[in-house]
Amino acid sequence: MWDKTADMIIHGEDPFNAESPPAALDRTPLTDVASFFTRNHGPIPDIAAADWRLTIDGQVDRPLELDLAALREFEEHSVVATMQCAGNRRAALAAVRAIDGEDPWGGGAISTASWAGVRLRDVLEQARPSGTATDVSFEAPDVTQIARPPQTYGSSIPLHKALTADVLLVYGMNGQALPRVHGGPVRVVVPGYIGARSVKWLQRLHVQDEPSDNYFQHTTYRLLAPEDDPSAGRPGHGISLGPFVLTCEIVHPLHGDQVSRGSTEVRGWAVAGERRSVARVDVSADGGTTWRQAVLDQAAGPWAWTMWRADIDLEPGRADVVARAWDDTGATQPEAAAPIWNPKGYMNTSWPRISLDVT
Ligand SMILES: Nc1nc2c(c(=O)[nH]1)N[C@H]1C(S)=C(S)[C@@H](COP(=O)(O)O)O[C@H]1N2
Ligand SMILES: [Mo]
Repeated sequence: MWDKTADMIIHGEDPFNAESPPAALDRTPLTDVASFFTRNHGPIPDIAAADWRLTIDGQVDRPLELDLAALREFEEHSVVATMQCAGNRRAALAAVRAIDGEDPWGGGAISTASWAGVRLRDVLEQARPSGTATDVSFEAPDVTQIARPPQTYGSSIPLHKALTADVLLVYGMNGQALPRVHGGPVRVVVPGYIGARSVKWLQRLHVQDEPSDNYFQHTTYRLLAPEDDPSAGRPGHGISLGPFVLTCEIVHPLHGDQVSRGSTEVRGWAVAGERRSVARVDVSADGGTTWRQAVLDQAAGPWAWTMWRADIDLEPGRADVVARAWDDTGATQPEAAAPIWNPKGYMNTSWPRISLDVT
């Protein structure tokens, strides 16, 4: 479906939700479009490039309406950015305690592309936000039945983030036109933020003095306390998620694999939080008692993941392999999923764990 490879891990066909298989995230600075994960909350709109329009209004001095040709008149920029869903690695949280109503995504709700488009900042500067503006809300036409009440998808980011150089209105992905499933003709890409803020099929930018009241900003994509009831759906409850935080994953070998004794290469990716970088990754073959430092590949840019690999020595029997990343401020990941369990299963930043059967 949607020109994706047959080995995608499908969580649902309608809405279409598909996770990248581990092999597609192994030693790949850029993810192939055909195996780039996709997350949708409703039917995928079909908007012809010629019919696409973007309205910029709200607290601006000069409201604008742009078609694709007018958008392309702004200077073109591209950025390599990793897109990661807030629900990435949820399965390990769900293993601690059940998470109702959310798909058990493994570690493949993440992918990286080179995105081409124009700066949101350049478009906003033409519209001239007024002094009272604090947020930019993004509106799309896809109606989702998941929301209470059903509504179109939307979210917002703070104006100060919107005015940074790397937030783009994107029409190209890895050198091709942005595919429909990824938001074509035009989407927002907000590097460093959870995927939910990178709104696809963008139709309207509304400049305002508060965050969006859309369900996906105001009610969900919020980190609730363990005892909170997510079905109560109280607007404004919990911590609104924006910037992503440090995490990593093992993509090779896989949990349960049989390997021979001796040296084995363990590989994976790591991502740091906004404005931070991955400084070190360690791997342990004994559940975290002794560690070996991984070799890090140079990231493709400040918003791209870091690929890493480490050789570990294995004795026959069961090996509990774990990994942890450190960022350039010295912060590292929590050891276990249980202490960060939350009712919607967001932001699992705990150590990835696999066990291997060593022969
Ligand atoms: N209009 C719209 N934009 C959206 C979504 C959506 O359902 N509708 N899903 C969001 C979420 S939660 C994520 S993680 C990313 C996924 O982008 P992708 O499908 O290109 O990987 O898109 C975001 N933008
Ligand atoms: Mo997401």
